Amino acid sequence: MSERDQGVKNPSRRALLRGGLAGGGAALMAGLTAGKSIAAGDPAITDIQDWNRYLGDGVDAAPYGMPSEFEADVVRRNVAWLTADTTSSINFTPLHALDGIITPNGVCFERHHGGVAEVDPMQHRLMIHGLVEQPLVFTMQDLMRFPRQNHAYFLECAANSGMEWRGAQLNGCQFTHGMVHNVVYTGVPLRALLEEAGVKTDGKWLLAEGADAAAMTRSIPMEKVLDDCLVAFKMNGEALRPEQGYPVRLVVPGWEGNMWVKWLRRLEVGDKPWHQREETSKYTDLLANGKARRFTWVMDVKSVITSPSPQAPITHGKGRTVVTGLAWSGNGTIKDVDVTLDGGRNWHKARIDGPSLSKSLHRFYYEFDWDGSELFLQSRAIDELGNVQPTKDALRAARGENSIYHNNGIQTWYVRADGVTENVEIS
Ligand SMILES: Nc1nc2c(c(=O)[nH]1)N[C@H]1C(S)=C(S)[C@@H](COP(=O)(O)O)O[C@H]1N2
Ligand SMILES: [Mo]
Repeated sequence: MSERDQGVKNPSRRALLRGGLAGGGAALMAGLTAGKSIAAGDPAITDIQDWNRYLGDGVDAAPYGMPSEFEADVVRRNVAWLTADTTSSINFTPLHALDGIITPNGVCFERHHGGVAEVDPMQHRLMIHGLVEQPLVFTMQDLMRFPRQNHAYFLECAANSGMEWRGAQLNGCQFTHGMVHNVVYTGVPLRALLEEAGVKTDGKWLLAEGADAAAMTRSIPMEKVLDDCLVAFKMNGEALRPEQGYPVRLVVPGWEGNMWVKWLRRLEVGDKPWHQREETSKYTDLLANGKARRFTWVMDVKSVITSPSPQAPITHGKGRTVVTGLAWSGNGTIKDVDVTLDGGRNWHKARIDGPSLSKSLHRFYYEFDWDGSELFLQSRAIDELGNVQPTKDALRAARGENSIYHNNGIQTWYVRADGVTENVEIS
């Protein structure tokens, strides 16, 4: 990937763009169509193509199917300068190239602190101990004998959009918003396993630990554990990918990704939180006054336009144009998404299409006729509790600028008259 894609933007440019906004209002034009009239002699129509002339591969050419070679660009990408090495690192979901609400398994972003554990499922055990009547150990086979459930949930890393706190930085929604994926999990309710072990009355917290070299550990309050947490072994119908915690991971719907312990090996019931590294020095939000918000678990209402965006510019010229994006909330479903073409002066209701599921990504569309003038695109989501996605200024006023976590501020894309699109900030 090019330097430009990962480049830090010059902040003075943002001021320039902000100043230029006055002239950037998009006048809507009706009546332009997306199809073209048939051009005489277009070889794409008149010539017989190879794929039309010759037989193709037979079945089994690819026992495990892969995307078309023409889609080879649709891959996870990392940003090399963000982390010192790739074992404790992050890569990003190619949101700009996807549609619908489900993230294909092969492009779900990965975040791990000690590399991908290669766990043999036959040797894997999940232990429950601590304040329980009966400590228990489960094999994978044992887990699969509990009644299963299927749920689509988003997983968002608390650090998603963290590089954008102070201003526009990374040029692409893959990089600004790609620490999120949305998968249908098959698993058993954590509640069922704990009922089997019998939680003692003073058992108010649960410690979840991973079997990887990082031994990721997080404290989770018992209310959440008993509400909707899953011990999952399938994603989108097939076994979890090694990167996503094969053979078993914790699913903590609507809450920050760090708590979704992968390669789950140990559950300890206790009477208070453990104050592990990942809930003290990390994944806490340092405020302007030097105090830190702690245990900020819920991922707040958020949205982003995925196309057009810097990696998905407008290449078709003026006329019929589709704006699309994603919205989500750790509080439940998304009630509304508004889209603006002029940096927040005029807002239009977007169309949510596809399943509207609690704590799952929602897909929205806004179709309009582009007159070819520059655009300042933003989306703003409102969740079922009425929470409205804040501007970045509002967020900074409340939280200061020290934090990298829990940035759910409104994103702006600047679309130039030639369709090229850039990350800017209007707050
Ligand atoms: N065992 C273990 N679990 C883990 C991690 C890890 O490093 N080790 N990383 C956490 C973090 S910070 C995030 S954001 C999510 C990422 O899940 P994913 O790799 O499926 O996207 O897993 C969480 N669970
Ligand atoms: Mo994370």
